[in-house]
Amino acid sequence: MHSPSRQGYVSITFTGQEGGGSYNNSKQWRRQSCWRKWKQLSRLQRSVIVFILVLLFICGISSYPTVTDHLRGLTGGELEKDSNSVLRPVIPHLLPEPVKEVQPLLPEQPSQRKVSNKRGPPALLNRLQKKGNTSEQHDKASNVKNEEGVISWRGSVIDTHQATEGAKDDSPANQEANSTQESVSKWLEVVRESFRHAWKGYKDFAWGHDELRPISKSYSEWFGLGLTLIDALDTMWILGLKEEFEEAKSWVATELTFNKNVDVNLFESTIRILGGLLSTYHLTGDTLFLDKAKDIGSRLMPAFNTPSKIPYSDVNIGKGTAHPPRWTSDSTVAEVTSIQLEFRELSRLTKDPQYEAAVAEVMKQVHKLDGKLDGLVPMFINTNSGQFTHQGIYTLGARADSYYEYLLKQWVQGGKKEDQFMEDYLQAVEGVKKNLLQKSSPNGLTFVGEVSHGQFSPKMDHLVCFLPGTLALGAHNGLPADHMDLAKQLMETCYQMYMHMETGLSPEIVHFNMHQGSTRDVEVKLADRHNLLRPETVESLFYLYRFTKDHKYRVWGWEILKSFNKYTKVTSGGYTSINNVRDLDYPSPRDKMESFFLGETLKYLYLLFSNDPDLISLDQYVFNTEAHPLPIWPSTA
Ligand code: DMJ
Repeated sequence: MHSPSRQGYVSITFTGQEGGGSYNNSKQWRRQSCWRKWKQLSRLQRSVIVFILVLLFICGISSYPTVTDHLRGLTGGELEKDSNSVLRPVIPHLLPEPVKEVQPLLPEQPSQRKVSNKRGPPALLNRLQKKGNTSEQHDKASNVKNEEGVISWRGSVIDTHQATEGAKDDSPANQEANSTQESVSKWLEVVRESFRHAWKGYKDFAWGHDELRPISKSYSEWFGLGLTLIDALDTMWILGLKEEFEEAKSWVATELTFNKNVDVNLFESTIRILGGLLSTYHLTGDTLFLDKAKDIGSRLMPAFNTPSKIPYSDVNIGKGTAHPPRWTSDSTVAEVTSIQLEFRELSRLTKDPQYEAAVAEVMKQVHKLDGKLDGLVPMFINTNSGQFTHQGIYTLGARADSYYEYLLKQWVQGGKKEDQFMEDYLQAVEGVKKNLLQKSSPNGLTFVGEVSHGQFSPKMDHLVCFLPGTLALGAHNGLPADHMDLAKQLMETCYQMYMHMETGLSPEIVHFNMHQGSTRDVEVKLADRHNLLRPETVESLFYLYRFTKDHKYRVWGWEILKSFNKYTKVTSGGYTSINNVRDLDYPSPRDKMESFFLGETLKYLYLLFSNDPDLISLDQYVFNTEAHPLPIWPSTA
């Protein structure tokens, strides 16, 4: 029941000053009684009361904007629904635009000016601050606190000085810095809004299934394990999307089972599911995720029961059997050499060495194999003989890419002690420089091509765009400084692969022109014009920005995000991969949102725009190849 509407007057009662008489609660009686009491007061008493009321009124008026700002901040400052309406068409251009002021996408909201120091639910914050958690890394994160910052619910330090400092300085340079910062704050919000939009589609039409089909408002199954949901868990945590995270977590707790008669791909389920669960465990400290990680990890182990100990590509996680693809006994080199970060971490957490031993054996064998070209590996390896097969093709793209990435990252993960990984990595980078690196015409973009049976091919997969980030990570960890120079050149090329296309989105594969007199640097074959919402370029932008702090990398990321929002966003929820990045009018949706769009692409964009270098510090975490951060092992020395 609602109480009757209130009158516009103030009633003051002085208990104990009443004379006798029975209690009568009528409005008239109350008015008369108040008036009588008022008249009974001395002039001094009345003046004091009037003075206090006037004072309160003045204070109320003067604090009004602060209060409203605060309230708006608490409600999150929702963005307008359709950000497309203010997006400009992307005009392809060859050379990088000078870094210019990017117009804010939406009117600035007061709440975005300040960095809140209380993010996330109190329950999570409390849990993070509890002692006695089983995770070392988690303890480290939750105990971080210094004079300058406060702990967020995710355990990272938010610099309160940085959030407020600039406002006092009105110099032109500072005004520019402030307006740049305002833009970046908005970009950060646009990433969260994009994630929410993607999640809405998944939730409405594909909940608990592997992938959303946003156009047909349905889903597709690959392993039948809620792939998108698991891949997106740590992204939600990092983006501070607590409601979405809690909902997904309860699905993991109540619905997710690995006791299923399904064939899964060893590599894909390791990087997405095992990696996603391990990372979420480290970020949250919740053992639910560790238990699930142990379960899937142990169910994947039959893959290593092969004559050579080089694992099969597929495992039936219900039956405990494994097998190669029907047409071959080969496995892909990148697949068998890009599961190490996850299995090594599983051994460390469980204190069961079998996982690490299995993946270390693969690395040991690959290290010794003949058939490399200056440290570059072929694409296939046989599970019976343990030898490379189909030799002669060397690429940094599909089927070899993350071999190089995991050489460096295992070295980093283990505290830079396992020199073999670092040496193989350095040799491979030299191999890239010697055999695969070329410049395009007319603009001299540095690119990584392929060698096929001794012939150079100017073909570059978008997948290769992980390389600038990896090179930068190596340089950050003390590897040669010229790796950073190369990283910057390749970063430019990867960005141009987007900017050369009508939609501002990169195709899956490009061919660079090398002959004098070419009019454009990049060609795209008809069959290669699709874009799968892949992360590699924004991943590298994140690394390059973290290490150089050059604002242009954020501007590039923003351009790419705008194009995703313009050409791949589906109104009813979700994003779709497209068939033709060169067709502005009809990019031809493929009706599929890959799980890595949530697991990787949006996560890297968020981290690119975040000002907090401690939000997944690159000195504390190493990202697996599906963007799931795993801890760098603490030194035991
Ligand atoms: C992801 O699954 C991983 O990044 C993998 O290393 C390569 N392919 C996709 C993203 O493009």
